[in-house]
Amino acid sequence: MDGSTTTRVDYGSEEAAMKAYLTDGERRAATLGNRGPIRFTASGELHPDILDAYWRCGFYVFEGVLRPEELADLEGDFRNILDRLPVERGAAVDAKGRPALAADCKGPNLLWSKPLGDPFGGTELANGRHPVKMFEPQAAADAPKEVVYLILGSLQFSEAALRIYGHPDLLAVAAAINGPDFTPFNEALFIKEPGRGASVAWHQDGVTHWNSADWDQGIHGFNFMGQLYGCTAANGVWVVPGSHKQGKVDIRKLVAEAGSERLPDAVPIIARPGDVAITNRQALHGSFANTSKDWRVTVNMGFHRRRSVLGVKGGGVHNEEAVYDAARIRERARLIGYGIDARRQRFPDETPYVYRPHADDGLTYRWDAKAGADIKDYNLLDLSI
Ligand SMILES: O=C(O)CCC(=O)C(=O)O
Repeated sequence: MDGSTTTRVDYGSEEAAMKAYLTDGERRAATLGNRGPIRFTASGELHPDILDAYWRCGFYVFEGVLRPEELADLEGDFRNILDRLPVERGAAVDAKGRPALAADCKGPNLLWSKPLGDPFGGTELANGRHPVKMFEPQAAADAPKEVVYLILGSLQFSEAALRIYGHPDLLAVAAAINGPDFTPFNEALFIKEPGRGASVAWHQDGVTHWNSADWDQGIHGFNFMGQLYGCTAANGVWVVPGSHKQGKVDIRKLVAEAGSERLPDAVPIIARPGDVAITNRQALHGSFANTSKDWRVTVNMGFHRRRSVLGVKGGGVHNEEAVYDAARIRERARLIGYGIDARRQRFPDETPYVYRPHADDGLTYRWDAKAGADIKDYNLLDLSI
C-alpha cells in the first residue's frame, strides 16, 4: 500500500522549515550507530554492541526481522481492519453495514483524531504527559471528519500481529533487556495515513516510577515498533537520543528554547518494511502529522521488567487503576504463550521461543478458536505503568 490517492497536503507556513528539519534529522540519525540485524553471541546472548547502543541512544533499529510472508499476512490483516472500522466515531457498523471492528469490545480500542490533528498535545489527557500541542497542518477538503490513528488491544484483531508478538528473536531481546521473567505492557497499531495521520505530541511514557528510589534508565520498559511499510523522517517516530537517562524532561522549556516543536536534538527512526525498532519508554519521543505520501503502520509491542510491575499500582492511562499481582501478570502473559504457539503453527521451520515463566510453571498454550475467543478484550489487563 505504498503511495496514496489522498489529495496532497503540506505543512503550510511551516513547510520549508519542516523540510529542512526532516533532512537534517535523517542525517543526524545516520551517525548514531544504532541499527543492524539482531545478533547473538556464540553463547546465545544478545550481542553486547547492540545492548551498548540501545542504552546509549534509548532506541535501536533491528533490520530485516520480519519475514516477507508475515509482512504479507500483516498487510492482509491491516486491510481487513481498515475495512471493518466504524463509519465514524461511536458507530456500530462499518461502511458495508457489518458490525464494526471493536464495536462489541469493553476495552478502549479505537482512538480518533481530526486528520493531521494532535489529539493529546497541550491537554490533561494521559496524565498531561503531552504538554505541548504540535502544529496541525490543514487537511484536504475531501478528508473525513476524523480518522482512526491508534488501535489498542490489537492482537485480538490480527493473527499476523499475534505471530509477530511470538517472534523468537524479539522475545529473546525482551529477555536480554528486561530479564527472562519479562512481562507484557500493551500492544497497539499506530496508523499514519498519508495526508491524514495525526501527530503524537512529544512525551515520555511511564507514570509510576519517575520518583522511585530505584529509578533507572530501564524501569519503565520499552516498546518494539515493527514496521509494515517502513518509516521515514516525515511519518516516523522521532526520539531525543539519551533522554531516557535524564528523568522527567521539561518539554515546554525545550520547545520554547527551540522556538517550535522541531526539537534540534531529536532524530527520526528510519526503517524499511520488516524492520523492528526498540524504543525506551522513557525516551522523549513523538511524531509529526503525516503530510507525506507514505503510509506508516507500526506494530507496537511493549514489555516490562517483572519487578517494575509486580505489586505496583498502575493503570489510569490505558485501563482501570489496579495493583498488579502475580495472578494478573500471569493472566496477561498468556498472550505471550498464544503468540508463540500461533507462530509455531505458521512457521514450523523456526525454533519457538521458550518463555521462562511458562516453562517454570508448567504452563502450555494452544492457539485455536477457543484461544481466539479467550483474548477478546484482553487489553483490559494491560500492565500500564
Ligand atoms: O508511533 C507513534 O507515532 C507514537 C508512538 C508512541 O508515542 C509510543 O509508542 O509511545
